[in-house]
Amino acid sequence: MHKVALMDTSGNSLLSGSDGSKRKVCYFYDSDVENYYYGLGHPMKPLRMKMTHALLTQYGLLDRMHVLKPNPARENDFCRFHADDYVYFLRRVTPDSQQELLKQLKRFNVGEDCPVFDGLYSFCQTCAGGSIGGAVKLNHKHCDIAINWSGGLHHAKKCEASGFCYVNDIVLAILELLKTHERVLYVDIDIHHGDGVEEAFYITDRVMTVSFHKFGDYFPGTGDIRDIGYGKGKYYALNVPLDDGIDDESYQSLFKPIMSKVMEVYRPGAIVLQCGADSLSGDRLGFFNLSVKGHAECVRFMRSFNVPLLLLGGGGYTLRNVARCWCYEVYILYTFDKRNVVHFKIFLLVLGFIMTFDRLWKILNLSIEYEYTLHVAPSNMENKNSREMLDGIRAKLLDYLSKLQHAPSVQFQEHPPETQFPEENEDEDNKDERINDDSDVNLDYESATTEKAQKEIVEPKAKVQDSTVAGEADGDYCKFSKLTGELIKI
Ligand code: V1D
Ligand code: CA
Repeated sequence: MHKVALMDTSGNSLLSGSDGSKRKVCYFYDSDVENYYYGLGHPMKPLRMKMTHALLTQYGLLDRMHVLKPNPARENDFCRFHADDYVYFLRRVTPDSQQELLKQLKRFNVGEDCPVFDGLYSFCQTCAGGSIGGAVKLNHKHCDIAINWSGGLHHAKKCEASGFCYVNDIVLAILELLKTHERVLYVDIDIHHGDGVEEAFYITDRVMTVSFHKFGDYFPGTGDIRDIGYGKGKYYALNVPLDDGIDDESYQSLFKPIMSKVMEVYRPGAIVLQCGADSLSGDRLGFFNLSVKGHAECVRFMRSFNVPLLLLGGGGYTLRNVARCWCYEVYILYTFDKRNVVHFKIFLLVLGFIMTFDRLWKILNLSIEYEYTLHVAPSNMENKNSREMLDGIRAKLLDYLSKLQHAPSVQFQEHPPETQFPEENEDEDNKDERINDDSDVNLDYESATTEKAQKEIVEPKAKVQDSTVAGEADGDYCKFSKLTGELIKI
């Protein structure tokens, strides 16, 4: 019998790190990000990052975190995953030059969803820089949790923009984490399917992807429950297809048992959680009915496992709710499960000893304020996810998980050199001091896939028209086309 049925699905709810020390959080933010503009009528608004930052400032949460300005990702960083010619195009294209690049715009899917705007390349550099920087900080154990709300751009493909995403900062961050961790878990609570990340790691067991999303006549159209990975990656890609109006209780009735089981069997060294806020009630593009608390419960739950955690943004189109949600999710990192009365009492006792009454009173007051001002209440919309549907989805996914080899081990060679960013607060002049400019590009794939497959990725100049991933499948070196479903031996 599997332990999951007996497990306490509320997580571990520890206030401090595994060694009893306080959790250290690195928060990546670049104030320039608010200046990027996708264009009139476009729902993606980088301004929401500024709103989130303002709330964090107002609530005094910035004081608790290590605030870092991300180093812009470089061309070589992008080329660890993306095709050279795509990256070159992104660097070159401007609103003025796009008329001459019509063929390329089409080829790289740049247009209505992913428009060309002023500073597009710098925007990509900042978003990806924060996520890679977070992974580096976690690898160096400089923090337990890293946050980059401008990241989480889960739709971008190797040579294609998609769904408002140009560069897949998540894949790049995971590649960085794979340098020090045998297994990395990716969890995606954006209402859209995390297709770009799933596709990148579809045939490896070194990354497990789990996406919760609306499925059925909805962008991007992928994420069927039957899509579970391929070859070595079979059962290491999980999809949780949901219908309109899902509420906190229904969502958690899947999230907790599934993620508990994933943690039990996969035992990741690091977790990347994409916190797309378009799954909140009242989102401009979304159809779910989650409250901020319900959304944040996923963060609290994943944090409770005391595994290095990278928190990323994603979708979210009702701006005030996005800011409330991401601010609350930072706050929740510093709280604990209030249902756990024993922990609460111990916490108060310890706090009483080490704090003055005045400070304690301030904190209690603040928590009351959080409850009321950051809360986004669910609406009375119909929940189309029946109990039977939810039971069926849960049973199917737990069945997949029962087939997983526990904590698969790779031939984990000596750690490849890590990307080193300059120390925080170092200024622009020090940017070039980062080492391994080229030397470690794609080393991650060397261990994630095979030598032969790596060649395919190291030399991306051969144009790949289809969305393909390379690696070992059933003992052969293959390219797997997700579009045609063909397995091409190489
Ligand atoms: F409403 C719009 C106005 C202007 C431009 C685009 C949109 C829009 C809304 N929804 N575009 C969409 C989705 N695109 C389509 C296209 C129709 N085509 C054939 C495809 O339905 C894209 C939705 C992207 C969602 C992105 C995301 O929330 O998942 C995200 N995650 O991280 C960053 C963004
Ligand atoms: Ca998702």
